[in-house]
Amino acid sequence: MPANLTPEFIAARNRLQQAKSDEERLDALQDMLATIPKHKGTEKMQADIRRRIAKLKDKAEQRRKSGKGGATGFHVEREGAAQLALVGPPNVGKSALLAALTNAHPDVAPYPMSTFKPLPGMMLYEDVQVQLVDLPPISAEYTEGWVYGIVRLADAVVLCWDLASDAAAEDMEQVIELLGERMITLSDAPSVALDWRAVRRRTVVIGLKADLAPEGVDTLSRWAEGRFPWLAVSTTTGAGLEECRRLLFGAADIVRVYTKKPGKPADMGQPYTVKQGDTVTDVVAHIHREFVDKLRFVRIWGSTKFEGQHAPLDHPVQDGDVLEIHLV
Ligand SMILES: Nc1nc2c(ncn2[C@@H]2O[C@H](COP(=O)(O)OP(=O)(O)OP(=O)(O)O)[C@@H](O)[C@H]2O)c(=O)[nH]1
Ligand SMILES: [Mg+2]
Repeated sequence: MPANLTPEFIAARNRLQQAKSDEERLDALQDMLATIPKHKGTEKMQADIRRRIAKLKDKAEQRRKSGKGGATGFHVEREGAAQLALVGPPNVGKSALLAALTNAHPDVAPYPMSTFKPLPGMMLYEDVQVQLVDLPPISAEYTEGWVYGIVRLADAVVLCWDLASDAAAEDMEQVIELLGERMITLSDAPSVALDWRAVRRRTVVIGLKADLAPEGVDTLSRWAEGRFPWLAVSTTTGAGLEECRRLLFGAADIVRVYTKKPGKPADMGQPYTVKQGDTVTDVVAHIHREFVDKLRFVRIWGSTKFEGQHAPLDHPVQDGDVLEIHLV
């Protein structure tokens, strides 16, 4: 059994064991493929999962052709330091937000239900890339199961709110209720798997169309206060978008760590990214698994009391820390 299976992978595997329909099985397998650590030790397992997905998709396709229905679903390959899902009711501006913050070119349209499959885009925040995934809207009538699957797997949720709509609060409560029925709880606390099925996802709220309806900000503020961090933006004028990048990066709970060689300045190029709460040992393992066994000590600049002090290996690193790793 390969080591280092993530809690998300194990939760998806448990879901597979408990699945009662092919749709649930496919959903669980796609989650497993998205969360399985990609290294040599899991290659056979990955191939097996892919084979099972292909088989179920074939079966669904056969059913579809014979007129018996059957959804195939989608999954999004992870890229960058974290994956954030754009979630909300129809026509609020989710796709416009993806277009404004990333390199992606989604269809943006003045009518509801214009997005029907997931579209990822990469958002650059300072020196780190974060993946945003545009999704079809969440509504009681139309949302397919795989949409919830992607939300469940994302590192955090960006709830998109229409400042120009009188029904914004009502619509949002419905989105939250629909997610809740699928065991996805939105919160302003860090994302976590609660058990084999239920997850809690860190959430921020972005109010769109601030240019059209600045008066809508009051309603959003009253609704979100004490519940989720929020921000009003306009994808048309660009107002608030810089701040939005910062808020989204914060929601991803990523910590950037830099390294240096003894006697040399820090390498401030590409940071290593780990999760909030990860320790010095986690960082070393992330850089190179074999380094952990060869580790003598680590000096750290940033989050410790004294610059360059020897760091306890269980010390949680902070965003911007510089590590000098000494091996045997
Ligand atoms: N004035 C203004 N219009 C916006 C803004 N953001 C989005 N829109 C408009 O709102 C409409 C809906 O935008 P979309 O991005 O397609 O909305 P969506 O949430 O992706 O919609 P679905 O995919 O159908 O759920 C489009 O006409 C956009 O041009 C904004 O900040 N200001
Ligand atoms: Mg859309």
